[in-house]
Amino acid sequence: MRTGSIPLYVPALHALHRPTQDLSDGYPGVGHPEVPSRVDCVLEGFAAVWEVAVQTVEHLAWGAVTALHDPGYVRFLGELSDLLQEGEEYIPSIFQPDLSAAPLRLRGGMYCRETGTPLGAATLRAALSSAAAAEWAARAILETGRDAVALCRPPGHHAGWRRYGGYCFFNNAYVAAAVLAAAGRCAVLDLDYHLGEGSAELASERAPYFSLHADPWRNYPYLDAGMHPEAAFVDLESLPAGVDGRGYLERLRGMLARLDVLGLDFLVLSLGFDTAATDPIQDDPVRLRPEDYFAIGRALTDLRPRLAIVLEGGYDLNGLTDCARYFAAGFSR
Ligand code: OKP
Ligand code: ZN
Repeated sequence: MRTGSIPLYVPALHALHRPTQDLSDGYPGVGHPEVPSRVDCVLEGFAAVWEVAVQTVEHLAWGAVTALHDPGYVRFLGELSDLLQEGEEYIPSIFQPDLSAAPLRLRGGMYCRETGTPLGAATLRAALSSAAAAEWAARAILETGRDAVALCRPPGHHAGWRRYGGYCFFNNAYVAAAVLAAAGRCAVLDLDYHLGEGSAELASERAPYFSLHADPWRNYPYLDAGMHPEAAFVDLESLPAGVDGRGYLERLRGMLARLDVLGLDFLVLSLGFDTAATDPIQDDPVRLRPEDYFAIGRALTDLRPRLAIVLEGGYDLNGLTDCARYFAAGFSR
């Protein structure tokens, strides 16, 4: 059992972001899986096991986000947000690498890579709030020398230097990594179902990226030749379709052994619960049961670095709390 409480940061403004449609896979999606209550479900699961010191983060991470992302991209989001009416949802219609000469309303298509990530009038503030939770968790680790949690929403690992999509706007994990890498050896480990191509793009010698995910050529984010993540500073492993807890744990242990040799001080854990068998947005099945998250948490317990646990995906609102509870029970230190 853990001694002392674990600081847990919740973005104050995340619930202002409420996308209502997920235009994906050629369907006009009614409803959107990335809902505010996801944070409550995960918090309930963690708090059932850990003694958590919950802190609501009022800060907006302008500085951290502008240092990590193209300032022109951040400026675009600001200008667009000023234009949007309350309740309006922006989805680009034209996707081109350079739309800098086009009207503001069209310029989203040079930053966005797909149609499932609607942007509302308050989305920018919610995303800055989410990034702030990651920043605060990283700072808490430096202050206390203990693990910390950020229940980031919207998620972040699909957000690249000047790219949004996959429900993500700013790369929360790399916001945390930037803080931690300034103080010691750091890496990012991503256990979300999806490859975080944004994180892969932001990987560097100072913060290499490790990810275990569904095959990204057959599943979102559907890599194309132009978005090949940098070969250096990344360790990417695809799961076979239909993998179960046993097969998953085998591969995770292999990846943890490869991390171990880096002699890390800090590890940012991009934690997604969309690897649960019941998650609604999987294509290739990954068959983790809630109990399997106990073994995942257990495997991470023995790691030497301090952990910044940053929430990514996980969309089964009926299963999230259980998965988070098992994870917390397994991760005890
Ligand atoms: C965000 B995160 C599946 C459609 C998937 C986008 C998924 C974004 C996932 N049929 N659409 O990594 O959890
Ligand atoms: Zn995901």
